[in-house]
Amino acid sequence: MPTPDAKPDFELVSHRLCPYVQRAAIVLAEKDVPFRRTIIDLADRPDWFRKLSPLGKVPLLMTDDEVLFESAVIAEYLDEITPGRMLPADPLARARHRATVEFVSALLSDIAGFYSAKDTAALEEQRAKIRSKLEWLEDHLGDGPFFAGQAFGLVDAAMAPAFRYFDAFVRIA
Ligand SMILES: N[C@@H](CCC(=O)N[C@@H](CS)C(=O)NCC(=O)O)C(=O)O
Repeated sequence: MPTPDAKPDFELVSHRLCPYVQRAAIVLAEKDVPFRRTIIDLADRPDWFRKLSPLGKVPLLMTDDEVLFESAVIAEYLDEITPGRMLPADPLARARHRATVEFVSALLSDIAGFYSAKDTAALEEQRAKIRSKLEWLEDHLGDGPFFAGQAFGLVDAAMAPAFRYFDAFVRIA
């Protein structure tokens, strides 16, 4: 494991509102890793970003000589190069946590569908999807306070950005 001094110089390519960027930023903060943030306009992607981002999406984590994409991969990488583990040691439990991160990504996608719904029918459809996913999560929670008990983990970092929407949603619908 690299010493703190050996850590690359990290740059997080971001969009101000992106919940996937926030996942990476949360893990960086949790692991006390300094980083620079570069904010881009997704409606007017700079050329350098188009070249670096194979899917045209944020976040990107730029290290000294690599560019990583996909928030879950970035989060795991950051976890692995820093002290402490945000995933369980047991392979089966770890697989379950990774699956839950993926599940929460689907929830974020439902949330995006909710706030961009074109009409009431679409809004209701997304509302039902969000409710059903939150119910599944509720059924899979332990005693807390975090997903896996006392320790804040990658599932929590993945889910945390979803909470920011809920107050606004109560006002919308
Ligand atoms: N699976 C990706 C999703 C990232 C994502 O959807 N980012 C959005 C902003 S929140 C984006 O860049 N959208 C641009 C596009 O889809 O063209 C991840 O987890 O990093």
